[in-house]
Amino acid sequence: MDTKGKKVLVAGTGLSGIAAAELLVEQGIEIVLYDGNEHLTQADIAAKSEKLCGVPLIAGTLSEKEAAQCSIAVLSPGIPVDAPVAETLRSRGVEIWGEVELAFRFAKGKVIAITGTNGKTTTTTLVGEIMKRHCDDVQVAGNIGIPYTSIAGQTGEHTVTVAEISSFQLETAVTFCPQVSAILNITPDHLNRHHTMECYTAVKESVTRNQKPGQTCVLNYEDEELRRFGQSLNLNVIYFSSRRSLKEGLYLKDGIIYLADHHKIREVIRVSELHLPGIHNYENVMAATAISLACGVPLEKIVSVLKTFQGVEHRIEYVAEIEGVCYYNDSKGTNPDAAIQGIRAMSRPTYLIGGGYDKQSVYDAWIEAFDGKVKKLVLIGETKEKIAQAAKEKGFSDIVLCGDLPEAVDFCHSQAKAGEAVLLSPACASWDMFKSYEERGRVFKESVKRYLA
Ligand code: UMA
Repeated sequence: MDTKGKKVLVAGTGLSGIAAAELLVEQGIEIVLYDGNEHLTQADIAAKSEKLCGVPLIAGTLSEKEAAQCSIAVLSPGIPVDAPVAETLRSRGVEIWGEVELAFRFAKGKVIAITGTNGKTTTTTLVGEIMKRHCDDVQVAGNIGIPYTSIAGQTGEHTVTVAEISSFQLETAVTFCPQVSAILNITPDHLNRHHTMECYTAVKESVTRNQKPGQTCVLNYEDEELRRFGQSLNLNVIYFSSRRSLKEGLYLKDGIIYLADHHKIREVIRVSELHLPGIHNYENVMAATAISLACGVPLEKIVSVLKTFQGVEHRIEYVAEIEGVCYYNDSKGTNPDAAIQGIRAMSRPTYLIGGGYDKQSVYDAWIEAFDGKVKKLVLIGETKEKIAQAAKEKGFSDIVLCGDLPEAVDFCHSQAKAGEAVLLSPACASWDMFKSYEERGRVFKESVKRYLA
């Protein structure tokens, strides 16, 4: 990357911004940090990273003059591309890259990029485990919580980077080109940021934009838009399906996952041998298998990892059984579609804890998925009244509003009987009450474990 004489502005000082800034400083590139939080000080930055001690910080509003002094801006994914700071940068002709774009320009080796509305983290983790069984040098990074820039400097020609990539990160990708990409599914999410489903879909599909013939894209055949999209690609497309047999690709039939490859059909695994519950997880397994096959991993090696993989924290995670009641943490159910998978995976009458940050989602399909299984809907957070209203309109009125998550757990503990379940699967982001869905999940688990004495 030629950055001679160029000053780079790093916008956002969360995980991505700090990692991006450190990467640039290590390369001897002059940087300036920007953050919309006007209370932020250089001491706050120094506390996050010693390497960034003394780096100039602009907190609050970026002036046109300050923007004009930079040639490139690296945007954190949480900053919308139409935010005022991005407009100011563009108006002064500053080139805008995302944190993923910066990492890609520095990183070496192969990249696998996994995107989609739901299942990204499970699939990325699973592919990471499979690749580690096959290659010596594997990095797992991206939206999963490990900024891509934080590992870019450790990559070499033989590194395989398995990257979970969000729509926010794709918006600011320019030359990013994975050898293998996967779009697991596309359902409404983050519409307050992307405005329309068309824009959100286009952003997700842009993961393939720079891929070349011979490279691979893995797609969900049961998503009509993705099926059509695959037909338009001049790439090696591998489909997977949980609903029908495919002539080529991976599919689920009668509880068995099959691989159809050049008219040869092989049994991959019986779903009863997996530790992951639910159709959505079988789809993640099929996608991970397709990605790994495209990277040259023998099927036997893939299957041996599939048989031992235990899943991911905060994703329909079993927490404890207390007095015959099972508690599950699905804090990663941050949108209605993800939360539908959570409720579908339950096989007991369920106390469902929902609600959180308002992303202007529509909750109707989630409420319909309760399907007689939800005994009580326990709501918290910014969206609690909105969800309660939507549920009542759908004829569901077993609703309780609570002040916070520990109070919701207390309520469920006092009501649930042996043979029932308590599920945290909020259908909303966590940002109204917590820093992240991880923090929300931890608070849930701690609240549950108080009763384990
Ligand atoms: N900020 C501004 N202006 C804004 C918005 C934010 O200055 O308009 C500043 C904030 O004051 C803060 C910083 O930017 O200091 C936060 O940056 P960020 O929101 O990009 O968060 P990071 O800590 O850098 O974490 C990001 C991802 N967060 C988001 O996309 C919102 C993390 O994904 C990701 O794990 C991390 O980079 C490492 O790659 C989280 C997420 O919720 C898990 N992702 C969404 C999702 O999965 O649905 C997309």
